[in-house]
Amino acid sequence: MKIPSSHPRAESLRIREILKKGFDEGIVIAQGLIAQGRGETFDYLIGERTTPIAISSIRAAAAYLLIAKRPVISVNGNIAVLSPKEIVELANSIGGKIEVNLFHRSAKRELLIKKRLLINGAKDVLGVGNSASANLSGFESHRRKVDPRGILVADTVLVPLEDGDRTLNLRKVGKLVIAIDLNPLSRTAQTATVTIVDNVVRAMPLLVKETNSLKNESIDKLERIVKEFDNKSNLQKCISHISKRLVQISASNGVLK
Ligand code: PTJ
Repeated sequence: MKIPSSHPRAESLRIREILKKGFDEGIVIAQGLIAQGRGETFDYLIGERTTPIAISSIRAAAAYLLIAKRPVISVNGNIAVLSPKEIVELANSIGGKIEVNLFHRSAKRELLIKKRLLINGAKDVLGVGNSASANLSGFESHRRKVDPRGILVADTVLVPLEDGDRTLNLRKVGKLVIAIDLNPLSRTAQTATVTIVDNVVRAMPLLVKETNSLKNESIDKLERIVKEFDNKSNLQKCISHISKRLVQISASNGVLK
């Protein structure tokens, strides 16, 4: 469907159309559309723009990914259709690997996602078919199936837009986790090492930009950025940002500005 650019919710509708197309193509599952709706609610409350709070977590995430020896970007159905180009650009920028890791796993979806990433310039895509031959402890879902060259041996994993138990389990097996999640209250947000509370469609290009701008910096400088970042306090600021907005809206007789 063509979205008129004058529509007040044009950007949000454009993202929905991308996901709907991904669903028709078999990349996104029905639950992925529900996940997007959940995210949209929080995006609405945040103000549908990247906050300075998110910018500081993007900077810390970029530093963590550049310090990492074996960073991996984990890809599910939603992110594969929303940010395929940025996944590849980020992997190139940080010298990281790309791995498909699905909650609702099927051989067909894995291959479709791999194809989407290859079309967007990926050189290699891990975790597809028999190459996901290792099992990560702690997982009951299909997410336990990982690639021995990727998530199994990763020190840092980027999980854009994920279900709740995953980040906690990755943390339990000793991985640093960078999450992108619009809901600052989700288990993912609360358990990640760095949580970027922003829409993936805005955060991913900014993360690529930040890794490119920091990648020639010294390890000392990157470590300083990481040391100065406090995820708990960053999340608290996100929640406070949402509550302040609600107070302001209520003070203006419920009118959203
Ligand atoms: O492709 P699969 O099989 O691996 O399945 C993926 C889904 C997304 C279905 C699965 O991971 C899932 O069920 O996720 P949840 O539990 O619905 O959680 C999704 C989280 O992502 C929620 O906390 C949403 O707020 C958040 N979210 C949704 N859309 C976006 C988002 N965060 C950032 N940007 C978005 N566009």
